[in-house]
Amino acid sequence: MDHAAEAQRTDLMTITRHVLNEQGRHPESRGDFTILLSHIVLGCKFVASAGEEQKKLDVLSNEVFVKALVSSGRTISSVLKLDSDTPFLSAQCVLVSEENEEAIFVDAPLRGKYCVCFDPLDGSSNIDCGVSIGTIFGIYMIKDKDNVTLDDVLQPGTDMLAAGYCMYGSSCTLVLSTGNGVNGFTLDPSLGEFILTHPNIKIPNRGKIYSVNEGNAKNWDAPTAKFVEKCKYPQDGSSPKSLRYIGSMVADVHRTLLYGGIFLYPADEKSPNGKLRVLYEVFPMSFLMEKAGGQAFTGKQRALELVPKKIHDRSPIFLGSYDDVEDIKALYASESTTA
Ligand code: AFP
Repeated sequence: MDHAAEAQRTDLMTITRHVLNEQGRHPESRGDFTILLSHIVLGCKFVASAGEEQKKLDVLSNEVFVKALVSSGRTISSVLKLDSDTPFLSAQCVLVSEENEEAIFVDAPLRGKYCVCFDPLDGSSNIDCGVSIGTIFGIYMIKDKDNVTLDDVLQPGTDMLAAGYCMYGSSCTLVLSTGNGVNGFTLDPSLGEFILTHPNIKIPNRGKIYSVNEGNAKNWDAPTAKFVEKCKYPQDGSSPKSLRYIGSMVADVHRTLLYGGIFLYPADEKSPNGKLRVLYEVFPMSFLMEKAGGQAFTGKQRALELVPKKIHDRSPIFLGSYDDVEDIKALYASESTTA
């Protein structure tokens, strides 16, 4: 019997144990972050098991995450991607309305010190055909507990403390960074626990895949068009890259993180800010990419240095392997010098 292998197999690193270990690196910590994260994990487990519910899964996910976060007693506000008819209000929340998309301020008795920005079910237009979809989240600390405003969630991505996503697919995988590396956990349905299966994920420096909605190509700017042309017809003797595009950000980013390559949702003439939302798509995924050794760029700057003006702001994004993102940066830089 291989005792070392057996010992490893039975030494289960659950996500809670992992976060508690991380907490040990911050002696001042009182465990609030661990409690908050355990509520996010609970929301993910619920969504993962909710396939046969009566309600639309995206509506249900909104409700689950809002209630899980409010009841954690560790949040002050949450920003969600909402459909106009999403009935998510719970008794403990105040709704701050900006048209139909709002931030929720948690009532004082349940208030904590964290802001959570999340998309409870990203890629939901893919639900009915069984494509992998996911929850994306980013966590910040509030600035001033006695004076909480929307500015607490309008912070640059560099202020983010932690980010992650949970992908609901052939298996349920939660990828998390609390600032120190990136780790992937797979839900073991028999245990009901996320177990560390992908420790210390590092994205390859260069990849063989590009991922983009090419249906928008006629409206792209010159650097994006040139970049994709080079992926298909490289002039340096390298092989052409493969195109893979699912249209569900969590699935496309997960593949990019594990296999390398680049995911892009660029600006185009019709959508000068691209499509993806800064607070709960661009920032969390950029944070994970950087922590895994990759890069994230908007076409103008490092993505995490953006400062959103509104909670549902959008931004173009190019993220993935370090060297692939360097290539697109060089194309934008040479355009600005020739312009
Ligand atoms: P849905 O949540 O409406 O399915 O949108 C998914 C998404 O926000 C993101 O997950 C995808 O990367 C992106 O949109 C796909 O957009 P296109 O359909 O325009 O390619």
